[in-house]
Parts: sequence; structure tokens; C-alpha cells
Amino acid sequence: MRRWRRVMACSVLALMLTGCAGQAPEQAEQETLLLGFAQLGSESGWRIGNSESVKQAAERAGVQLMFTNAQQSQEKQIKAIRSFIAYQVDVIAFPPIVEEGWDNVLAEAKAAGIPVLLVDRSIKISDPGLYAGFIGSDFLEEGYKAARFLLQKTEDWDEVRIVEITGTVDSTPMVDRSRGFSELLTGKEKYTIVGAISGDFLRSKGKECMRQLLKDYPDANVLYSHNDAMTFGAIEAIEEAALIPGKDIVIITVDGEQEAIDLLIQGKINCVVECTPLIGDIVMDLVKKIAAGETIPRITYSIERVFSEWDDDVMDIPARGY
Ligand code: GZL
Repeated sequence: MRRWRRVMACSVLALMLTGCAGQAPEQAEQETLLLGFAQLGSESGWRIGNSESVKQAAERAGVQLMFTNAQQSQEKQIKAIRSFIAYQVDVIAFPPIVEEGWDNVLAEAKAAGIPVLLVDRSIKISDPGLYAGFIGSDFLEEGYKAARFLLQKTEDWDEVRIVEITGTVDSTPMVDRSRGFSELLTGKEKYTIVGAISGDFLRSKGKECMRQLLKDYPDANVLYSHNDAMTFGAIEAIEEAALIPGKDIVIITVDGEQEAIDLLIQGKINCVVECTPLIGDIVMDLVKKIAAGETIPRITYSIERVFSEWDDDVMDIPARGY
């Protein structure tokens, strides 16, 4: 394994420097798989839960983890990947903050013989051979799930005027949650997405966006929000406007954070489409397979459900863990 060569190189160098080159090199460190994980940020409870899941899973799996946080910057994520290449980690894994701009750095990883696993989000790239596979959610299906709830919820409504607060522009979850949602509403006359603004998956921006959307579209009666953090901010703005979340404005959100389930139970949210961040163990399993030279599935989707006001077990939903 790459790491073993790294340790041997260091051992031989140490022996040469200490002038006892005649002795057998110290026993190489136990071969431990070294994973470089370039996290994109800490923008939401989802992301924090994802980071914790990766760290705890690495410990359970006996994988040595180099973990960086790019604080929402693609440039910093690319820098982190370059540092992993320089350090000659065994595998690189990362959630690409946006879909484009990865060709060069992944070509450098390939040239260095370091395989790459995409986690959580995907990319658009000229050579799909630049990464081994993807593990995360089916965001298109999440959009479909949100639309299916809305179609059932509003089947006897005359007019459905939707405002949408989207995630980070050009990120896979933003693109596909929008696409899936609007695709199912296409051709259905009474449904209109009257306005959409990006809240960048941030709670503070979700509040700002909802204030603006309520000002621009005071007759909106549905909010579709791409993540819980933005929804929590939006609910503050809805209540500030003396409107009742979950009643005056039907709210559909994505992620499934504990706080969202609590608000579902209170009736302030109508539907929570689950998007689990707790994928650390699957990531480690795939990383080990890649390091062992095994082929992994091109796409591994998380198994996820929908929570809604119609569930009779909302009070029994186990603690969400994020
Ligand atoms: C989705 C993930 C998104 C979450 C947000 O898999 O990339 O990023 O929905 C998070 O909460 O910020």
C-alpha cells in the first residue's frame, strides 16, 4: 500500500541519517489505510452530522483520516485535495460543493495513482474515469417525493402558488431537487412556482429569502425549501409576517434534521423528505474496497423515506442523530 512505501521511505531515511544503515529497517508501521476527506463546510446541521458520521466511521473501520473543512469554498476544497495528493494518501473522498471545476485536480489525483470517491454530491466531468464512484442521495427522487406530497395535499385546491428556496447554486442537490419537483408539476395548470431564490443551504439566508418572497408574492400558499436549515429561517420570517407556518403556508422541506421532525409534530411543517447524512460506514466500506483494488458500484444511493403530517407514527420517530 502507498502508506507502507511512505513509512519505509521515512524509515530508510532515518536510518541513513543515524548512520546505522547496516541494521534492518525498523518494522514498517502496521499498514493503515490513509483517507483524505475534503469536507465542504459546516453550513447546516446536516453537514455537521455528515462530518461526525465520517469521523466516527473512520475510527470504527480503523481508517486513518486526514479531514479538512473548506468552509464553503471550492478553491479551498481543491487545495485540500492537492495536499492529499502531495501526502500520497491511499484514497481521496469529498462532497464537491458544486458540479463543475474538478477536471484538473482529479486528473492530478489520477496521475498520482490516487483513486477518488465522490460523497454526497456529484460532478459534471469530461472523463468519468477520474472518479471510482458516488455514494449519496438520489436528489431527483427527493424532488419527486416533495411534488408527490404536494399533489396529494392540494388535490382539492383551486390554485397552488409555490415559492421555492433553493440550495447552493449549481450543486447537485439544488439542481436535481428543483428538476424533480418541477418535472412532476409540469402540465398541471393550477400549480405555479411563482418565485425561487437561492438560500445557499444557510438558515440566515433562508430567513432573508422568505422575507423577500412574501413581499414579492403575498398570495403564495406553499414553500418548497431545499433543506431544513433554510426552512427554519423561513419559518421565522413567516411568523414575523403574522402567518401560520403549516397552515397559511404549506411547508415541504428536505433533510430530516431532528428540529424539522419536531416542527412536523407541532404542525409547522407538513412534509419532511429524508436525506440522510449518516453515510460514514458505507463510505469507509467503499474506500476499503477501492484501496484493495476492487471495483465498486458507479452509484450507491442511500435508502431514504418521507415523513409527513399523515404519518401516525410521528411521535415514535427514533432520534435523528443530526
Ligand atoms: C444533500 C447535502 C445538502 C443538504 C444540506 O446531500 O449536500 O447540503 O441537503 C447541506 O443541508 O448543506
